[in-house]
Amino acid sequence: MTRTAFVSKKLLAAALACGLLAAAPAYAQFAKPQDAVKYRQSAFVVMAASFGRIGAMVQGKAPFDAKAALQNAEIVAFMSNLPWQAFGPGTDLPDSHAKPAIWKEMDKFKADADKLQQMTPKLVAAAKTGKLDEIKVVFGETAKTCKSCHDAFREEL
Ligand code: ASC
Repeated sequence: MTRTAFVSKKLLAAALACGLLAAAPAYAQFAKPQDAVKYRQSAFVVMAASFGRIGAMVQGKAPFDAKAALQNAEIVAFMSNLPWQAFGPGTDLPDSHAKPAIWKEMDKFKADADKLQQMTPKLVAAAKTGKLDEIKVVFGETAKTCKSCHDAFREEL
């Protein structure tokens, strides 16, 4: 291997390591406020897609598939940790769903986020039982945390 190839391999490894760190909750950095908005919206989109797949089973709109329910519960649980770091100062852009109340009542907003984050491992635990009835109960409680936060902090555009 030439020295240049070796150096560029090292640079690539370093870049990958930085990328992995940037993906971890406590390390997210955003170059522009719009990047933070995209990040949190993306996290919510993925979380909602998986939550919705469980919802369809719970509501009898899709056949119950215990394995898919568990996989989606795990995605919801992981994703539920991500959006909050992207509501930093200066990310209250007018064209987002985020109400200004988030930044005025950040403690309440974070408390609402905590409620969701406390529920989602319970959704995983319920999914692990493989029993739709158990999943139904926890799904309902989890959906309530989504709704109460949306009522206070989410603008319908
Ligand atoms: C969903 C979803 C939400 C919540 C919310 C619960 O499936 O996408 O945002 O449930 O509607 O009230």
